[in-house]
Amino acid sequence: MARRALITGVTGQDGAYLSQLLLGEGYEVVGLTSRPFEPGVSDARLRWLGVANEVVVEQADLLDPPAIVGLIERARPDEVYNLAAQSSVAMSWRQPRAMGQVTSTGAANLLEALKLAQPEARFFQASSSEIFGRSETEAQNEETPTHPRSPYAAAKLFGHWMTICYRESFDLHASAGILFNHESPLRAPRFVTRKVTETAARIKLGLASELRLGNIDARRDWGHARDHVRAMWLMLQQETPDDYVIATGRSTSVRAMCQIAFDYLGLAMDDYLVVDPDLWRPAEVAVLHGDPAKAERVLGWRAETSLEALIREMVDADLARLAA
Ligand code: NDP
Ligand code: GDR
Repeated sequence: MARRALITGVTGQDGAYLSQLLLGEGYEVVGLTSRPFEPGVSDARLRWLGVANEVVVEQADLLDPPAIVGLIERARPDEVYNLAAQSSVAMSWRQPRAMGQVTSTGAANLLEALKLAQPEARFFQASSSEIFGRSETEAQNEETPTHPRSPYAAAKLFGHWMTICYRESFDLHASAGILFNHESPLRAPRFVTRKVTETAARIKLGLASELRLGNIDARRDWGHARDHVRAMWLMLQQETPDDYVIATGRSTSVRAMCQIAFDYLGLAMDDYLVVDPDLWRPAEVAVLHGDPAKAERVLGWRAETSLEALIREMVDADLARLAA
């Protein structure tokens, strides 16, 4: 019988790539959205990857515990991937409590529902490199102390520890992936890579004249979402649940990432880039640089896509979208 996976946050970037991967591995995929489902709108990313018709989408809010227990009882998943969150760090300062709830309490509700209704299911929690925040170490691994710098990061740290707590308290097969930034043509334009590729493509086509960014000295460890969702799946194929840093091991500044996009389009970046102090955050995470040695050793996972290839793929997709 086919294994069944439940993905919360299925309409997001990772939900789409993970659905594609799991369907390819022969799973039945049930996905969760918190909004009324509108075919063609809610499932735009699943459609882009050509898998929308194969995913059963259910509507429920992770903040509604009885609805989540009911969903687990109906779906009877073998594996559960908790990708649902309000995932914008920048926006998390504007509505800290409302936005933090799904990210923190949502994870707790799902773990409790599994404990009650399907304790044998394997559980993946999307933790974030943002939990390291103001890190003193050159590269962050599973042992690095945490220091969240935003409401989003604080909420993610709660979800991270609830995952470990349910594993240790109730013997759930629950694992957390400490995911460093990962991007794709399906990334929302509110995140910096997609803002850069989309705006640079617009400039190339004469549809925009400048790119306004905040802190261009910030450094991130950017990988491709397609690679990172494979690590999520591999984590749930292990006999023993555990937590892993998922990263490329290379840290690049926003400015240098931007340069890749402009060079690819044959544009002189300095003619268009405007640094806007209004786009700075109340507290910045200056550098993130992951050490994926444990994932490489135990899971046999490593990032396969270079930052250059990722940015080129995103620019090409934005040019094609704008031309259409
Ligand atoms: P997205 O923002 O693209 O997707 C998150 C999804 O969560 C949304 O599509 C939304 O779907 C769903 N959601 C929001 N609120 C609720 C709710 N109350 N109940 C149920 N679902 C809800 O994020 P990504 O795909 O980029 O990331 C996936 C996960 O990985 C997130 O948890 C993110 O925080 C985490 N992460 C991501 C990283 C990255 O670089 N991409 C790095 C580190 C961690 P809908 O509106 O349909 O309900
Ligand atoms: P991040 O991603 O906050 O790391 O969270 P984002 O792309 O928003 O920011 C990355 C860095 O770029 C700097 N920056 C800008 N960011 C945005 N969005 N817009 C700008 O104009 C801009 N200018 C400079 C930021 O200050 C920051 O330093 C992402 C999300 O996917 C989270 O859900 C996830 O947990 C983390 O990655 C790991």
